[in-house]
Amino acid sequence: MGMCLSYSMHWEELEEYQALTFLTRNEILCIHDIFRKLCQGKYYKEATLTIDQVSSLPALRVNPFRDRICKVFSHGDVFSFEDVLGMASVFSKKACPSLKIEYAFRIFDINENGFIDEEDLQIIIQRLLNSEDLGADEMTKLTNHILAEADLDNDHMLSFSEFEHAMSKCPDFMSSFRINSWSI
Ligand SMILES: [Ca+2]
Ligand SMILES: [Ca+2]
Repeated sequence: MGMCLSYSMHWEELEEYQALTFLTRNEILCIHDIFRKLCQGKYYKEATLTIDQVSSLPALRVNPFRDRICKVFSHGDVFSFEDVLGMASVFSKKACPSLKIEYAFRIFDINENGFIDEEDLQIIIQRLLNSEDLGADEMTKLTNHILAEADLDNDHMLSFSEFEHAMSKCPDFMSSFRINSWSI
C-alpha cells in the first residue's frame, strides 16, 4: 500500500478525483504512480500517454478488446491522466451497472454505427472465443442465437436499449467488466 503513496498530487485534487470517480483514494494514487512512471516524471496534468503505452499495461494487455477500450477512453489518440482515471473508474468494482453497460455498448459497437450489428457480433465472438477459424455456419448459428434472444424488434441488430435489456439478464457481465488491479 505504502508503495502507492505519491506526494506530487495535492490533497484537494485527490479529493476531487475521488468525488468524480468510483475509485478509492488508494486506486487513484496507484494510477497516478503508474502514470508518472510512464510519462517519465513529467507533471501529470500536462503529460499524456500513447495508446500503445496504455494497452501494454498488464491490466489490458490480455484483454481481447483493448484496442476498442483505448479508442473509447482516449481523446485524440492519447490518454491524459483524467482519461486513464475515467477508464479505471468504469472498470472499477464500485462503478454502477448502468455506466458499465453504457461503455460496454460503445466498446462492442466496433464499426461505430450506433448499433451492435451482425458485423460487430462476428468480431466479438471471434475475439471472445479467440478463434479466427470458426466456420461460417457456426458463426451464423451463434449470431442468430444472440439476435433471437436479444433483438426485440427484429431489425438484425441490437440498439442500446436491447443491449441494456440483455445485459441486465446476464449476471456474469458485471463481474467480467471489471479490472481489479492497475499496478505494473
Ligand atoms: Ca455497430
Ligand atoms: Ca433490434
